[in-house]
Amino acid sequence: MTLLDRTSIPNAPVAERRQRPAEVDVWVSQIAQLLEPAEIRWVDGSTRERHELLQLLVSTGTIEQLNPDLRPYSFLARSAESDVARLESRTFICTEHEADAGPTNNWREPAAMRAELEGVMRGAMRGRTMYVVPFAMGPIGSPMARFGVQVTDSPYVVVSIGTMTRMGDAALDAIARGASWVPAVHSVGAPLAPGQQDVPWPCNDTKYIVQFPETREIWSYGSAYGGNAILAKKAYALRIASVMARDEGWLAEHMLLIKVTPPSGKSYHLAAAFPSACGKTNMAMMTPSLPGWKVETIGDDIAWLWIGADGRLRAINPEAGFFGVAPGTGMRTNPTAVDALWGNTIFTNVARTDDGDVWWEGLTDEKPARLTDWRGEQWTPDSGRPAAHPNSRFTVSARQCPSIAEDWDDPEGVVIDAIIFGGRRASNVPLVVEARDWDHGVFMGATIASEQTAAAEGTVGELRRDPFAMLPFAGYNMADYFAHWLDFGRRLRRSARVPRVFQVNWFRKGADGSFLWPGFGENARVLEWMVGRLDGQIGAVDSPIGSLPSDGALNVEGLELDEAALTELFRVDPAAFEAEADDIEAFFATFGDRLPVELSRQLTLLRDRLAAA
Ligand code: GTP
Ligand code: SPV
Ligand code: MN
Repeated sequence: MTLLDRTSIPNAPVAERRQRPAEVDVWVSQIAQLLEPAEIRWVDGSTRERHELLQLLVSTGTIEQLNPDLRPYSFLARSAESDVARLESRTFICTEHEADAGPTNNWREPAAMRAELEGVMRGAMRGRTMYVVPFAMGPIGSPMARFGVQVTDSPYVVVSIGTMTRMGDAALDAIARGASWVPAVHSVGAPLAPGQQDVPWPCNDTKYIVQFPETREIWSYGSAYGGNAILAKKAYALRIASVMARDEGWLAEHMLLIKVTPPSGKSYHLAAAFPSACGKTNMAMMTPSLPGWKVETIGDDIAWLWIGADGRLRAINPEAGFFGVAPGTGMRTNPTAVDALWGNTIFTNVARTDDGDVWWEGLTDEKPARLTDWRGEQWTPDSGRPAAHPNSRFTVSARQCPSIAEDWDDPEGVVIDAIIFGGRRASNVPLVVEARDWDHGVFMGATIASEQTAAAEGTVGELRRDPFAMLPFAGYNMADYFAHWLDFGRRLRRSARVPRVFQVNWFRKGADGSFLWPGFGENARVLEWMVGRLDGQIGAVDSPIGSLPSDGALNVEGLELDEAALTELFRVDPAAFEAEADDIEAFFATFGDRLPVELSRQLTLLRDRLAAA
């Protein structure tokens, strides 16, 4: 067996014994009584501990170490075949009143759900170790930092939380000093009888991902897949945090954050919300095709935004790592990610090469002649199935990303100049549109539709409304969430400049079914237009759905893009948008009286403009 090579990871001092907050201690004993673990272990977040957990995972067959010469200190996990994505149908928002969860969430009455959970959770950790995992979301010391403690019986989940959050003693100390914290319970739901042999990826066919927003609690059962099990991420930083944000006057969003610097040297910060597997990580790590342009990464999935003391919109990335989609990530599309993954990375459900490295569709243009696929079976290019699961992922520290911005973890965040909404739309939606004002931007965000991807269970390609890319993540009534955004804009208007809002679509297809726009680094051309708009130096023309680049304003120099493709990329078909408006009306109707009147007004304005077109 190859030796685990520790030299490539920075050395952290061994933690001293910490004073455990009494409140956490009491909660842990209560949970232990319910879950009946064989052992309890408090996680300190040290490098030594990570090393021990990785060794343990290798010994149980959950992960295998990749060839250290090719991929230093990196590992491959193969999940159970049934545990590869988020499960939206098993994700519940439990509020006293059903209307507070809203029509877009699966609602359950809290007491009934508690009883159900107690049924599955009782004894769920028998024969296993319960890890107690304190974590911080956001830089510790930031006014925006929020804390939590997750218990889990999955060491794979512990090491994942270790990469994705600020995990361990520093977070526990902050809690001990009085910071409030969210309790999160996670079990894979696979208790072990005495002497029973474990499986490499324990999980349960029955799954629950449960949020109690009113009492700020999270319970998850049966899955070890990232979005279902790293509860700091979607369950906390979006579902629970969106409710905190509503109550406290800020925003918790499914957004990437970037710093864009044009040749002029003046930097801009942008936040962009696209649904799962619709391009956030790629945009966050973009290598601009335009000479002299620079894009730096602040976050790739979640942003917390608030109005700072200066009245400006500010944002932090509450996470500390990237849980990114592997397929499609290659030197041509995202060289920055490829570089970030040089080592110290956990890959899940990708394929393995014969020499012990990883591969997935899109990593290289040429397919390897032979692979072990994500299921562990022999694979050749003739196998007729993907070698990596379409939702296979990498887990890597943000610090390891070559494009990470120097101020990515600034406790005060960065000032946001523009907000972008996007989705995966084969037709109708132009490459880029600018909203008339904040309220029109909220209408754009509220009406985003996108084709489903492999990031969650469901039919890939099916079009659905995914407002603000938050359909699976808003922890309360979506209509109230819309109202919160409108109100937030009113507060911004009172204090300072309101960021501009744009909508993009990298995924429009031509008649032959291929993408019209080259995407990836070429998306910098769209950024160039946006930055020009921010500076008031570039042209736009009015259309029924917003402002489009005026003739020649989008720089397409050097692109192999024929005139017909360019025209199609920006074509606004009034009939198609009439149908879109009907669909939006039906979607809005699902919210009844709770829908803010401003959004109905925006729909009427859209119809009027379409009629006049
Ligand atoms: P989550 O982590 O699930 O939230 O996804 P994400 O929004 O970060 O999406 P990601 O950047 O991982 O991209 C998902 C898929 O879309 C990958 O296969 C990418 O290669 C592909 N993709 C990203 N950007 C573009 C683009 O500009 N054009 C095209 N055609 N594909 C893209
Ligand atoms: C997503 O599905 O939007 C992801 C991956 O970013 S997960 O953490 O599983 O939610
Ligand atoms: Mn995401």
